[in-house]
This record gives sequence, structure tokens and C-alpha cells, in this order.
Amino acid sequence: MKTKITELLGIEYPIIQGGMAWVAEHNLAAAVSNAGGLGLIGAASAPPEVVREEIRKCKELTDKPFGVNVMLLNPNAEEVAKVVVEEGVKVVTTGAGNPSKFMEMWKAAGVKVIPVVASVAMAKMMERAGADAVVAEGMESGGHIGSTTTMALVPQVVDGVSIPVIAAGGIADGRGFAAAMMLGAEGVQMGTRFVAAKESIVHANYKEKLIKAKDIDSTVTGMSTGHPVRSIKNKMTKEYLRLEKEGADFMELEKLTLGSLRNAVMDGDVINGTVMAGQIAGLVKAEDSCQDIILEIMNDAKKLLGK
Ligand code: TUI
Repeated sequence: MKTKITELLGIEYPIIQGGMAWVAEHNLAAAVSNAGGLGLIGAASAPPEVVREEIRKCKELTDKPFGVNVMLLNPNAEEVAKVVVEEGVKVVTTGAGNPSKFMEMWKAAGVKVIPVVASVAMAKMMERAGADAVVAEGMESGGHIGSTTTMALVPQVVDGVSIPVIAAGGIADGRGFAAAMMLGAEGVQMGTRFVAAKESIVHANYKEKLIKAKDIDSTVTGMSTGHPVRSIKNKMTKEYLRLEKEGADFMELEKLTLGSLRNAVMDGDVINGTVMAGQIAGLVKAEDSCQDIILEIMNDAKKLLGK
């Protein structure tokens, strides 16, 4: 399927894997890229040299294009932004902030820049700053989220900018893909479905929690701190929401989640850890390979779209 996104990125299918902290490492990124999508390494809060290693390992596993997600809350974001250029990475997505200050460096190096945005205003600002495309991410997504749903956000962003729009949030199958195209998107980004992929290195407990999750099993913590995060309900979210209701201060809340995503992903602590996942987790029923996921979605979507 050819779209402006497959053309822009030189990939076969317009499916991008989310740049998820701890989850989006070289094995997953390479598997998605080898399957014809765009794999991403999530730099998250990693030190620059770790990101460099991840990029090099990914290059060993694939000859296809892959990208790096630069998480802008990372105090090391500037160094990571440089590593991306030094390593010749061709695509960058950004999350959790405004990447304007890195845009000139990336554009000069020929890097395609795709900021993740949660509003029309931010999408317009990114277009003016030189972005090649945007990911419009709805609040159905896992992790750090905005406040508008994918269904409402995507067509408004499509109308607001001239660059291609990639839809994210609540998409995990061919129906979601087709719906996104109907809203005017040129591609989709998926996180949750790839967390459960065979090639995903997340702990078995995390995959099990995700696969067992139903439609209403995620919740949003951190509304009071200005950094809302969606994850699967567990002992940690219950305690967090209780403390938030009682008006706990930022430091007290931080204590609950310090290292908690790592603990869930790497150690399988799905009780006190943060099991980030989107609302679509209820649709994810099995641990499929990235290739099976992408081919299934494309086959189903083509039928639905009459292609
Ligand atoms: O970034 C994400 N999702 C993430 S980042 C992340 S790391 C983290 N872990 C724990 C707590 C907080 C963060 C986990 N999940 N998605 C893309 C995204 N970007 N969603 C929303 C935004 C966003 C928010 C504000 C983009 C721009 C923005 O602008 C702020 C500004 O500077 O105006």
C-alpha cells in the first residue's frame, strides 16, 4: 500500500511502531522494520551511549529503515539528538514536548522529523518548524497522553496541516487502520499491539497482563501533576489515584513510580510496577510475530478499504 508515509520513509507498509520506553529496543525495532513497517528505538531516559549501542545493534539486524524516538523530558535529550545524527539514523519521532530546538540540526543532516502531537496547535507549530509529518496521538494511547481522542483529533489535525498525518491511539487491527485512513491519516503508529509481539522483550508477566486486559482495564494516573500516564490498573495505580485524591504532593507521587516502568518491563512486577498500555489492550489476544501482525492488518485493511 503506497501512501505519503511509505514514500517519505521508504517503507513497504504505513505502520510505525511506537517509541516506547524500555520496550522499543533493537530487537523489536528491527523485527518491525524487517516486516516492512518502521521500527523505532525508544531513547526514553537512556544515556546517549546506550542509545548509540541500540542503534548499532539494530543496524546489525536490519538493512531496512528504522528510527529513534527522542523523549523530550529526558535531561539527556540534546546529546541523544546528536547521537542520532552521528549514527546516520534517517527518521526521528519525538514525544512529550516541543522538539523545535533540534529541528535545524536534524533537517541539515537529512533526518526526517516526525513529532508526536496531541493537539492541532502543536501540529501547526511543528509544520512551521519544518516537520516532515506528525503523529496525531489520541488519549486512548498508553503512556504519556494528551486529552483528545483519536477519533476527534486525527481529522482536525489533517485539516490543520498540509504535511502527512499518522494516527495513533486505539489502533491494533485492520479495522483501526482502515478507520484511521478514513479520517485522512496516511499511516498509523501502534504501541500496545507490538508490546505483545513475539519479538518484544517485555517480561512474560507484562505480556500476560496485557493479553488478559479487557476494554476497561486501563486508567490514567498523574492528572494532578500535569503528566497523565495511561497504564493497566493494578495495586500501584489504585494507590496512586488514592493519594492524588487526597491531594498528595508531586514528590510523594513520584516515589510510587520511580523506576516502576522498568520494574514491570524487565522484572515482571505487574503489581507495583507501571504496566503502560493503551485502551485497545482488550483487543490484543495473542503473542504474534511482528510480520504476522503487519500482514494481518494490511490484508484486513485492504479488504475494508476496497484496495
Ligand atoms: O510521549 C508520549 N508517550 C510517552 S513518553 C513516556 S516517558 C514518561 N514516563 C513516565 C512519565 C512521563 C513520561 C511514556 N509515554 N507520547 C507522545 C506524546 N507527546 N503524547 C503527548 C505528547 C506531547 C505533550 C506535550 C507533545 C507535545 C507537548 O507539548 C508540550 C509543550 O512543550 O508545549
